[in-house]
Amino acid sequence: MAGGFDRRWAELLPVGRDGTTGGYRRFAWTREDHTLREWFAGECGALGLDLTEDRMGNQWAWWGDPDAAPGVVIGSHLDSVPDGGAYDGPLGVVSALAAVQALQEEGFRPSVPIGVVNFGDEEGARFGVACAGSRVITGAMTAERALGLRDADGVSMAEALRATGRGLDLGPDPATLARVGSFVELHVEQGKALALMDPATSAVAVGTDIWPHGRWRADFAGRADHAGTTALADRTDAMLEAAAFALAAREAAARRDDHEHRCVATVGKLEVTPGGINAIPSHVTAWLDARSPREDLVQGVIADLHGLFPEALREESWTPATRFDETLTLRVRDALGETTPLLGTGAGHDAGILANAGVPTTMLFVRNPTGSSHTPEEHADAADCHAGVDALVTVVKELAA
Ligand code: HGY
Ligand code: MN
Ligand code: MN
Ligand code: MN
Repeated sequence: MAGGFDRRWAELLPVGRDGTTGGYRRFAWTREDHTLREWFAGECGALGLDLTEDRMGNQWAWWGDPDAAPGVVIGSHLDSVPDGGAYDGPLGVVSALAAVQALQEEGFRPSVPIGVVNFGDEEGARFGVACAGSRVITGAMTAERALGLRDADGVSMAEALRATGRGLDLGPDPATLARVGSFVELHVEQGKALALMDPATSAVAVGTDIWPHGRWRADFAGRADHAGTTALADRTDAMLEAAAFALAAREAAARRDDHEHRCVATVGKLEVTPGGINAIPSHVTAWLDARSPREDLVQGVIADLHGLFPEALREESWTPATRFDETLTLRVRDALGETTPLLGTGAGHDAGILANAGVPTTMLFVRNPTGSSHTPEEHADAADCHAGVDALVTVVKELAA
């Protein structure tokens, strides 16, 4: 049941999946992305939703005339991190489609338009900036910056978009945002808070806030030379500085991370030039991800790293502390029941970008027994996924009665 959730989930599961690791590779403006977008369009058509794309290619499907009144929007994203999990993003999109189907099947007639959104390029896995789709339409990132971003092969976003046959008229899209009266993004929990609660507690929590978090790029220059014939004393090895940077980032966060205030820093991506096993690196780019519920702790980590590696660091993206709309959050919580847990998160979401653009937004988190995310270990039990659909149905009924 649950509005055809299982069928949709089974259809999506194989798209972009690595047969060996079971992880996903669903990057923006690639073949997998095209397959997912086509799938989404087909599902929306089958539900009689009118599909449009905004000035960044995000897909919005409407039940009712979206210009009649600000609508209730549900949905999430379909792209992934490298070797990502199955649920981060797709759970929100499939649950939104299933919720609309369930509402239609029971004859619900919304008083305002209902939108289902698939935000593009939420993970920023290919071009490096997370939530690129929502950042551009809200003006949190300029079209020029977005179009100039390059992937590991040096392909720019402009070239990638052209290859899909799209124009390059990117930019803020206030007309699209004006259609959103409220946005409720359902997402797999990226942590174990729900899993550690009494199992009788709800499998679904309501989001309250997103930690401040950012991404920085650090460039280290060296001198290429032969790995076998160059004496150690004669080397300028860019990898050594990059390694010191990764360790320093961890230490700077660890100094600030305690049971009261989490502070985390990760160097999860390196680009090494020339990248030969037998060539001393002439250049290494390291990407840093740093987050904490306290903005000053993140800024402290960055200040430490600027001190140790002057000139190396450049901010790629910054998302300030984001509180979801309190009235909407509590209204959603009460609709689901007063014992429904409220959760903050250290994970970024398009919901956070919209909230920071003034769109009334909140989130629903579905229990993840592993607590892991951005890995094939990421999981949500089928019963809990169905509970998420039921929660979305309840929320839409509450907001669009
Ligand atoms: O990085 C994040 O927190 C999100 O998964 N994009
Ligand atoms: Mn993610
Ligand atoms: Mn996500
Ligand atoms: Mn997201």
